[in-house]
Amino acid sequence: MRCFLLLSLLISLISFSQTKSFNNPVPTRQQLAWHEMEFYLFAHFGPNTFTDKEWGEGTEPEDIFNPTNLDCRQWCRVARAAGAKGIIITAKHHDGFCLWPSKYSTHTVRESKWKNGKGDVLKELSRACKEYGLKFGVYISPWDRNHPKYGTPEYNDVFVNMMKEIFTNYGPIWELWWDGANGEGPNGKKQVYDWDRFKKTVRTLSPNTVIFSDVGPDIRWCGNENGIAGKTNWNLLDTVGFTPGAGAPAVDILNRGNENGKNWIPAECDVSIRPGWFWHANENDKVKSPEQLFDLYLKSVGRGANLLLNVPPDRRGLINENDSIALMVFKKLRDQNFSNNLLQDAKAYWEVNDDALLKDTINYRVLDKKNRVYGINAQGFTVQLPEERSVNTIVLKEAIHLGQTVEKFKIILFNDHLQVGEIDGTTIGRKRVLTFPSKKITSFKVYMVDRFGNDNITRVGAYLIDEKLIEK
Ligand code: FUL
Repeated sequence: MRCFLLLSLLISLISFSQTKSFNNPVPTRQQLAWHEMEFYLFAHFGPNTFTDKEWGEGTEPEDIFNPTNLDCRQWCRVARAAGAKGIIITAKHHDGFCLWPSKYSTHTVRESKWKNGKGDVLKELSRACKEYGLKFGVYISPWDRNHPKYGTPEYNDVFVNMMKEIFTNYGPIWELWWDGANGEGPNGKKQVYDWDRFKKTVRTLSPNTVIFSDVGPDIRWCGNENGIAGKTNWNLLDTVGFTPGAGAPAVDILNRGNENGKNWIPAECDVSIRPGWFWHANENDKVKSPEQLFDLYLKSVGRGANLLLNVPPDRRGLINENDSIALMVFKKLRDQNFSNNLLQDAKAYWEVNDDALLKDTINYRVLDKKNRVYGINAQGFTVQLPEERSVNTIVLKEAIHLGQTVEKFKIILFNDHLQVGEIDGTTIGRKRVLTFPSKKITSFKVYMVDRFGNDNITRVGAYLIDEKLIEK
C-alpha cells in the first residue's frame, strides 16, 4: 500500500512538472527552409494591370488581358539580380481571372486573345523560375467575383480542383498564398470556405509546400500591408477558434505573435514597391527608393520575419525599368553595408554565474562548432574587439531549430571600461538587426532573459552601415 502511495505521488509529481513545463514549439523542416528565404518577390498581374483597377469586378472581358511582350525570364533575371530568392504570382485575384487555362472556369487566359488563347502564364513563370534557380509560389484568391458557383458549397469543390490543377501541372510549388478577403460573389452571396479541406488537399498533393494565410497553418500575415514586423515578433501563434480573413486574430496579435503560442507560425511581411498592388502608369514615378526598401528590410528581415516585396509587371508583361533600378540599388546597399563584419577577428567570453569563463576565439560565430550553447548556463557574453572600432549595427541570430526562447535582451557598449551605450530589445528569432547612432567601442556585452535560463544565440555580427540608412 505504502509503495503504491509513493508511486502515485511520484507519478503526479512527474505529470505536474510536465504540465508546468513550457510548450516549446519548433519549426518544421519546411518552415526552417522558408526562414532562410528572407526576401522574395510578389507579382500582381492580371486584368487589373490593363484596367487600372486594384480590385476587378469579375465582369471584365477576357480580351482585356493582352500583354504585348510577356517575358517571365525577365522577371526572373531582375529577381536574381536583386537577391530575391523566389517569385509568388497572383494566379487568380479576386476578379476570378485565371492566369492558366483552368478547366473549372470560363474566365481564363484561354478565353482571351492573348496568344490566340494558347498562353499560360503559370507555365511560363514556373519554367523560368526553374531555369533561374528561384522558388515558385502561387497566390490564389479564395474570393472570386466571377465564378457562378461562388457562395454555394460547390465552389469549395471548384477551389480544390483549381489547386489540384496548379499542383499537378506547375509544381513544385514552394509557397501557397491564401488571401483572407471574403466579399460577395456574382450572386451577392459570401462563401463559407472549407479551410480544413483546402489544407488537406495541399498536404496530400504537396507536403513540402508552405501555406500562408492570416493564421497559417505554416506562415502568418504580419498584420499590415506596409511590410513591417513587430519589434517584438514571436514566431508563435494560437490559432484555435480563428480562421483566415474576417475570423483572424486582431492585427496587433498577428504583428507580434503570441509569446506562449502553441504553434510555430512565423510572420511574412508583404508590401508593394509602388502605392498599388497592380501596375498603374501613373505610379511609374512613385516607386519606393532603394533607401526606403532598405528600411523595410530592417523592419522585416531585421525583426526575424521574411520580406515579400510586390513588383507588379506592366502591360508589356515586363518588370518596369524604374522598379528594376530601385531593386538593383537596394541589392547594392545590402551588399555594401553588410559585407564587412567587424567581429571577424574578435573574441567572445561566456559568462557563467558572473565569472568570465571559456575564452574562445571566434570567427563571428560565438558558439561551439555545432552551434550549441544550451547546457552551458550562459546568460550573456562579452565580445572583445582587437582595437577601437566605430559600430552602429549589431546583428543577433537565435538557433530557431531549437525554438524561440529569448524574451528580452540588453546590449551594453564599452570603450575600455567606460559604458558608451545601452540597447534594449525583446525578441530575437531568426535574425535581429539593431541599429543605433554610431559609437566607438572596444567591447560589448549581451545579456539575455530566456525561458530556459540559457541563450541560443548562434551568431553575432557588428557593422558600420551608412548613417543615412539607420532605422527610422
Ligand atoms: C489583399 C488583396 O485584397 C489585395 O488586392 C492584395 O492582393 C493584397 C496582397 O492582399 O488582401
